[in-house]
Amino acid sequence: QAFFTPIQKTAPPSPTKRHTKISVIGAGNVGMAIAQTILTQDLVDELALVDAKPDKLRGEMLDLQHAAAFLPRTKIVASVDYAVTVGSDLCIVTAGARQIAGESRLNLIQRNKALFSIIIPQLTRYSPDSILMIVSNPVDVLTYVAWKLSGFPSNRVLGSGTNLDSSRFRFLLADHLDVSAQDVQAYIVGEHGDSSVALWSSISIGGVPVMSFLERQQIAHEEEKLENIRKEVVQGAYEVISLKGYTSWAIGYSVASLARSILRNQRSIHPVSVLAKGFYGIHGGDVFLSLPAQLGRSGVLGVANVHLTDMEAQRLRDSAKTILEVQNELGI
Ligand code: 6V0
Repeated sequence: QAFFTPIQKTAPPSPTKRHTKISVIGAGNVGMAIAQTILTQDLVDELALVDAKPDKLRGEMLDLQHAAAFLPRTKIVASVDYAVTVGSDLCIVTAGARQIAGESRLNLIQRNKALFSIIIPQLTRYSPDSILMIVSNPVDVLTYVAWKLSGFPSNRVLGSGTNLDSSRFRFLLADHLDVSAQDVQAYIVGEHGDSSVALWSSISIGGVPVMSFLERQQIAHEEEKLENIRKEVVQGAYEVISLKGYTSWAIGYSVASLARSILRNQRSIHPVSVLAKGFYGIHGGDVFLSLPAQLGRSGVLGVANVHLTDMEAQRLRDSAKTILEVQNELGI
């Protein structure tokens, strides 16, 4: 009961519109950047945070709540208990163990897999109709693990994948060509990692297809120069981590834009990690990797038929093979 009645009511309670809710699991650098970006976008009625460290979690919750006067109204809750996530429309998982010096990548995946076997069943128990979005690394393998553990249909499980890599790619191209990154259409697909694939053949700037423009003008482009730009994208993450210790702002915006497309049913296309079997000649096992996927209220609505050159398609299949090899080594 409130101690004071600030408003004298003149109307019956408004019919409750459907309550929308996002849960973010892992209140570290990445989880909090995602949470704060979501808050600025007026996307949901409720935001729930879960972490294993109760003090840090409560501190982050209070810090966000104290910004209420400057933000659209959103209820912010937090707990180490997953009951706080009940009824979520979207669950975003950023919790993850960090690599210990000298630890192999495979060992790290095993540890994160063990973490997921605790997290995912709790999320599916409290939000059986939700969409799961995985951000923790290695994102493609862990999205597969989440799909297996959840028992959800594949349209309701995705990984943030190369949405961030593609944004870095668009930034670099825009910077190079002195145009706005929003006018650059360009995809990085495949693994979020070293074997990612840049789709040069489909890049367009303001609707102008770049490669065919260069060919028509008989402007020579060197394969090596293009590959160096892709490598710069891959190196981008390592560079930020070596300079500031972690990445946060770009992944925050990247994931918030995915959340917006899903919850607002935008049907827009993003390169995200989806069950790729059967697309672009990818066979040989269930594998999640990034493809240009259409996102809406039911999650992954479909995969865009982007034209790939033979070499791009081959690189994509090689990327799938790389991820499958890791999955096989893990025995999952
Ligand atoms: P961080 O700052 O160490 O945060 C991880 C958080 O997870 C910590 O607050 C932990 O307390 C918490 N945590 C650990 N175990 C549990 C558990 N069982 N339940 C709940 N919470 C738990 O790491 P940071 O936020 O920097 O990174 C998180 C993950 O995102 C890592 O795996 C990164 O590699 C990954 N990223 C993925 C990106 C992508 O594009 N997919 C981009 C950036 C980072």
